Amino acid sequence: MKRRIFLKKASITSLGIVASSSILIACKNLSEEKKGIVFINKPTKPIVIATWDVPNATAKAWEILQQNGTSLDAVEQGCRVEEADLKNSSVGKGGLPNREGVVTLDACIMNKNGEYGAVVSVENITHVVSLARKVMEETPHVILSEKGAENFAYSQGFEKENLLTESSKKAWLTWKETSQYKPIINIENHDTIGMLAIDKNGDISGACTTSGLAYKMQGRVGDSAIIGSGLFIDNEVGGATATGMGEEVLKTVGSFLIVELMRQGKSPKEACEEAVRRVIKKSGDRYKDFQVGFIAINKQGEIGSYCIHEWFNYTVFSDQGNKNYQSDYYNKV
Ligand code: SD4
Repeated sequence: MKRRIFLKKASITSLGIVASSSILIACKNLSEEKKGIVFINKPTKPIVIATWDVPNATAKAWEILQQNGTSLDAVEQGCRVEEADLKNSSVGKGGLPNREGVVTLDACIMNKNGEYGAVVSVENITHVVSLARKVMEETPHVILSEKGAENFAYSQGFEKENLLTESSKKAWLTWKETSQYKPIINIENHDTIGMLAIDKNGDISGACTTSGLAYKMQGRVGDSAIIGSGLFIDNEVGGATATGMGEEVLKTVGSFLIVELMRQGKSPKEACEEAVRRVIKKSGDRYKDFQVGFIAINKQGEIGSYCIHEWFNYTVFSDQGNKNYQSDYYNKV
């Protein structure tokens, strides 16, 4: 089931958990493969993997890898597809705004040398993943924020754009009617794209781009642009990226943890599982109310994923084609 369809049916309120649990019971007799929880054990290169159901983004990245492009170009161009997609309400133009009705974006990128660039809380710029790359390649810094990042974008030739679409504005106005001005922390606000790729030379890069939590407090920064949390790449070992409740990923430095666990010999799937367990352990019972999902890849081209609740999925483009997989998850009944 596509994630956006699911979101119409259930949220991570207690009602939502009941809804997804009953679906899970119905699925119990199916094989792992039928449930879509498929693990690719066969290492394969080149390859691109991204959070959520983003076939157009992975197709763009794959096209670049096929033309002998670098994994860095592949992840940047792949993420740009989602940033430009007005239907994706968690990334780029069309992203849901903060409480004040302002869309602010976070993004980062890492290359095969472990270099990193990021931008946080940026307004009026659609392709923040490319801006993050500019920070990495054209400045002596690694993170630029807010107006500084925006002004740097204009100096690099980026266009000023209105990121708030009519439908996002409408959703925000509806939210305001009942919100009582509380930050929303449910699964419905998550659709961040994190992308990892290995090119024909065997080099790994990654990128992550998001509008963050919908209706967040002004100035709030999540995990997506923060090195080690939303993304980490070590070209000797592999890479990992996160989606979900950024505050929880930040507290466990999840992506760095996964890469370090792979360095110690864990498979990508095992490493993602351990990172999710850390999040859960630290959160007490709160994990029932938020989602965190990770994807990872190792130097050999093996991939893995794990999340807290059902319905996190990811897209892989390899020589097997462009496929979406349901992630394995912790909260089974
Ligand atoms: C954040 N991790 O800002 C992001 C949100 C996200 O899918 O992943 N959305 O906390």
